[in-house]
Amino acid sequence: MIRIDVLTLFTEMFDSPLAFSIIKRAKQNGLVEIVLSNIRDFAKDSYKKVDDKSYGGGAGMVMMCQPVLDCLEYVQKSTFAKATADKQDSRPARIILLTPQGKKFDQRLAKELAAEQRIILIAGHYEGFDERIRISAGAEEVSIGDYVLSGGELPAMVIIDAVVRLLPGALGDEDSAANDSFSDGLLEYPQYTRPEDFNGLKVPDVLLSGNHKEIEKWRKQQALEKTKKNRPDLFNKSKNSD
Ligand code: 58G
Repeated sequence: MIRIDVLTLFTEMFDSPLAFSIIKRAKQNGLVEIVLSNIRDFAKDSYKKVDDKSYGGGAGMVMMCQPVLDCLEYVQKSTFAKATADKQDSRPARIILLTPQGKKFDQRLAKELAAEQRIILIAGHYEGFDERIRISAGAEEVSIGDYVLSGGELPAMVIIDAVVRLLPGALGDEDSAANDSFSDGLLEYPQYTRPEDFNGLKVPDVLLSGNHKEIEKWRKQQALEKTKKNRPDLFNKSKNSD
């Protein structure tokens, strides 16, 4: 069972997104264990201070080393969350800082993380992390896209969702994940369900033909067209562009 730790100032933000659908079922079925820890619990002073001014000046506050790194040390030394005779969980973890400066998260990284035993996600607020957090933790920086958010919690949830649905047994239908967009470097083909005619918009004849070869050909063609139109970057990288 993979264990995902999240270090955050707002543990309650995770309650609802992790309580539904695939993630809920994956937790119930023992595919994943998600452990939330509050960085503020590790603050030393009576104000529970976790941020401070940036050396060199400039607007905004920076997450301090001590509370984050003490919290990290605590979860790394912790026992198995689902009491396995109080044994220490010493499995090596991938440690990930969610920042706009990170390498871009994609389906390939999701698959890589789904093969790990332990992942530790660190979600910050304010204007960033003291750089020594990354260095001391041996953390990698990951970004879910080129935009700035008020906190790393939503990116952490995005990563959890993308990873958990890839765990064997999470989707029920075993080849659902193999058919995902990006698994062949292209976007998915358009899909249709009942009725055959919706306000005069008909389901393409080929999909009703029962001719599996023709259906496959049509879908591939549609996938190529959509990728070329919406994602020229992916199209040019795919082996179909030549
Ligand atoms: C600059 C600004 C550095 C991840 C904010 C660090 C986190 C976007 C992403 C921060 C994030 C993303 C403070 C708030 C990280 C911190 C956090 N925004 N694109 N914001 O994955």
